[in-house]
Amino acid sequence: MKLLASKTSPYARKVRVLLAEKQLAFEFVEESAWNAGTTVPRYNPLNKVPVLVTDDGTCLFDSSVIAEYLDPLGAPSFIPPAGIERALVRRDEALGNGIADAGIAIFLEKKREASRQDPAWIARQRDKVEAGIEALARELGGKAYLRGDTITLGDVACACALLWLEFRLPEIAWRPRHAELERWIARLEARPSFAKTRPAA
Ligand SMILES: N[C@@H](CCC(=O)N[C@@H](CS)C(=O)NCC(=O)O)C(=O)O
Repeated sequence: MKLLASKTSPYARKVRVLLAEKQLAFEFVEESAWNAGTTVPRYNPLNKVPVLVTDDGTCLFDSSVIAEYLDPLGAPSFIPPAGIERALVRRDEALGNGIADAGIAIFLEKKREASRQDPAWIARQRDKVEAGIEALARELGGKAYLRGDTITLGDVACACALLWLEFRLPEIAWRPRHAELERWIARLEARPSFAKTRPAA
């Protein structure tokens, strides 16, 4: 299988962490939907990465669908099999994805010429990021991982979102405000899967 992804995307990092944790072989095709001449629309009509192309040529997007496909392909599992446990892990993942969505909306708006930026839009997205970080901190509490002693997809998604914020929007300095998140993310960043997927500038 091959993964079309940029090295900076938090959604792609989530998938790359899973691939590494499960030691699944894949070809990494570095692509960005923003590049002139990008090939991404051939694989995803929405022109977004990541896209996973399976060995029979099936294109899977978005990152949550890719995670769903990858999870049973190798141990350990990052998504519980059923019930409220599964729903809560998917909700944790949605929280991470949502923090990333709002952060990226801010990042893109700030790339526009200053006179064309909409401060109300930036403030609205910033509220989502901040509320998301607060909810994450509350959910984690004093636990090692969001769902207890075992890492799940929710931890991966939320950590990729917070580390992306630190990379692209360092002014959203969550560390000094959240020692518990800092301890949790240090635990995750110590894993080889996180170490080898650090966003490159
Ligand atoms: N919900 C999607 C989001 C993917 C996404 O927004 N990827 C960004 C890169 S971080 C992208 O390719 N954006 C291109 C665009 O929006 O045109 C997922 O989880 O895969």
